[in-house]
Parts: sequence; C-alpha cells; structure tokens
Amino acid sequence: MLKQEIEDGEVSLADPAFRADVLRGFGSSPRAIPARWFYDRRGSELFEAITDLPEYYPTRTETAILRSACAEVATLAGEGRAVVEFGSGSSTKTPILLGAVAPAAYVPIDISGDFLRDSSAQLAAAFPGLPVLPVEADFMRPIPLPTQVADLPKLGFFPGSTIGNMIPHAATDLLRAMKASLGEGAMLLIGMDRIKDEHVLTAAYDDAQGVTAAFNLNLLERINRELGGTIPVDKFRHRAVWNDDRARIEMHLEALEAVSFTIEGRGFEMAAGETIHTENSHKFGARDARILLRAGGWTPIAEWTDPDGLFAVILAEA
Ligand code: AVJ
Repeated sequence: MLKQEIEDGEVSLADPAFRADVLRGFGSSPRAIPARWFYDRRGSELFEAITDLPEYYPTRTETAILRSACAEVATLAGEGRAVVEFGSGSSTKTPILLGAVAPAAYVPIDISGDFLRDSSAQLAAAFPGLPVLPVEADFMRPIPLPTQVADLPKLGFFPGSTIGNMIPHAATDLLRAMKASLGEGAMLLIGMDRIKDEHVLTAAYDDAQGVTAAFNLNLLERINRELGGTIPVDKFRHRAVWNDDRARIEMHLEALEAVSFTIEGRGFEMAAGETIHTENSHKFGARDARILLRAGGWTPIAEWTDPDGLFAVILAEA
C-alpha cells in the first residue's frame, strides 16, 4: 500500500487510488466501491475468518478439489514450469499445488506489497530450494515477469473464484491479460464457483455469526480511519442478495435512516434505505465457465468438481 505510517502509528497519507475510488464511488448513482478495498489488515483477517464459517463453502470445497486433483494437474502440466499466482497466495491452497507440480520457480503477483512479502517468506520457508520471485503489480494489466523465468513455460494459478468479482467484460479482459503475461505454451488453473440453490448462496454471504457483515462494514470503518471520514457505521447494515438476471451475489451497505457525513471534507447525504454496492460475486454454470474461458482466449482441457458440484477447478491452455 502507498499508505505511509509515521512512527507513532498515525496515518499520514492515504492511498490516492483508494481516495479517488471512494470519492467517485460515493458520488455516483448508484453508489459503488470496488471490492478490492475490503482487504486492509482488518479486512484480510475478517476474510480469513469467513473462510472458516460453516456457511462459506468455497474455500474448503476448492481446497479439497485441489488435493484430489493436483496429481493429475501435475501430469497434464508436465515438469519444470514456473507457477505464476495471481494474488499473493493462500497458506493452504498454494502449497498443495507447489507440492504436486514441483515447479522450477514460483511467482506470486499482488498489488499489496505487505501481503506479498509475508506470504512469499512463508512459502520460501516451506519449499527450500524453490526460487520465490514476488512481483508487486496490478494483475489486471499484462505484467512483465522476472527475467529468471523468461524461458520457462508458465502455469498460471487463480484460485478462490476471484474471477467472479469482475463483470464478464472485465473478466475476459483479465483472462486475456493473463494469457499475454504468461506467454507461449502457458496453462491456467482457475477456481470458479458454481450456480446453486439461492439459499445456499445467500447464506454463504450473510452468515449467522455476522462475520461477513463485519467484513462489509469494515469498508466504512476503513474510510473513516484512512480518509478521515465521519460515516456513522452503526447506521448501516449489511445486505447480500442474489441477482439472478446477472448470476451473481451482490453485497450492499444499506443506510438504516437518513444520514449525512463527510469524507476528506466533502459532504454526502444518503436517504433511509439507500445503498452502497460493495461487491459482485458471479457464479458460473459448467458451460458458462468454459465459455468465459474461451472468450478470454483459453481452451479448457480438464475440470474437477466436488461430489455436490458446488465449485469447479478448471485447467486450460493458451
Ligand atoms: C475472495 C472474492 C472470492 O466473492 O466469495 C467472501 C470474497 N466476499 N465473502 C467471494 C467474499 C464475501 C470472495 N472472494
């Protein structure tokens, strides 16, 4: 993050991109903030807690799929690839893949240098001898990879159904950017959450313990902390709704009563019932997933799912 902290821990300067997205997002109609801003330190802790919730099936389901599929992935991908992960890596999923494919190098890409350094250090310790080459970059654009991996074939790894955070147009742009970054002969292993019973979906994004609510509301607290906002957070509530037309779960923050507040000195007013749209989480039928990959320039070659068909992991080639 560009945010700088001075010695006593007081925040002196907010990330200008965060500031710009918040001011633009609160001023637009409908109001919306990109989901990437959930993940400050507190938000990342809350997301970790979400992945353990009984209602939040994606993480444990995908992890189990990876465990049972990784030997086959290794056979299909062959030896000596550089694994390039889009995102700074998960402490459970990444070791499953690295342990199976025995890569020549591991390149995690993340926009947040802090998370990248932490997870790279952990992985390097767990896989002695494996070159770990972190790249701090926004993976939405094509990225020049470290010269050490220039001549190696790549295996891209994009787990978690993070692709579902993007609207289809942006998702295909991202898939194409990944193909450009990974180069000739590349493969991509991607996790995509499936369409399923609406109540299973809404429960996963509105859990009984209120952890997802806290995760969503933390965005307002982050605005107050980092942008000197005066948002009355207790006057908002978390909402998760299934938008069937667009095949996605949407998260919103709804004002419980008329509120007025300032962010960086700018005044905002919201009426009772008005919302801020904070996240999209698209879900994919089996064929939808394959069409999206093809639209992004990838050919699906193998696919694994859990016995209940909740989640899919797909291997594709460029
Ligand atoms: C990390 C983006 C895949 O959409 O399921 C979890 C984030 N948001 N609960 C998802 C999230 C609310 C998660 N992704």
